[in-house]
Amino acid sequence: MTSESRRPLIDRNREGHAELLRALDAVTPEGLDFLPAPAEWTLREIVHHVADSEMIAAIRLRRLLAEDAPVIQSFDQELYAQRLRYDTRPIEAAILAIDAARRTTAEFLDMLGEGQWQRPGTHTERGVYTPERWLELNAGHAHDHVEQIRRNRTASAGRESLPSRGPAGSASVQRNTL
Ligand code: NI
Repeated sequence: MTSESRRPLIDRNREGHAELLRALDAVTPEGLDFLPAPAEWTLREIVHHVADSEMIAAIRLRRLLAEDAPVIQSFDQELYAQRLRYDTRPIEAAILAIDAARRTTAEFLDMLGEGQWQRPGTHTERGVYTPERWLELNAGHAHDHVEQIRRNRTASAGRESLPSRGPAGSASVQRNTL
């Protein structure tokens, strides 16, 4: 990539938090916990997923820049959702965490030289992982979930009853490697 091709991704990363706030505008308490389908996430769970992912991503980038050849550990987002109780926690602090993670990271994304963009680490499942790869994978993460939030709110507006999720641990369809 060139600095010109990285620029739109850096901008996208910077805009993610504001986009998320717009997507959540005027959400009701019922809307926050609306479950569109048993294997989906509620808006509350999506916000906690984005917050944890953003905090982890922010630390990963710092490790790639400040450490030599760090090993970047993957994490199971469904286990995080279940064990860290995404379904019941308030979202206010999580939204602040997303903003802080992105803003503190944006402060140094603009200052990186070409050599820093290519500093190699190793992701346990993706292999070679550089700050440039980090940018490609993370810049649009909040935006991806904004789309998910919009679909959820459209479904919520058209329905009154909530489908049941069933036994704990059944919501594994969204599992992927981050
Ligand atoms: Ni995600």
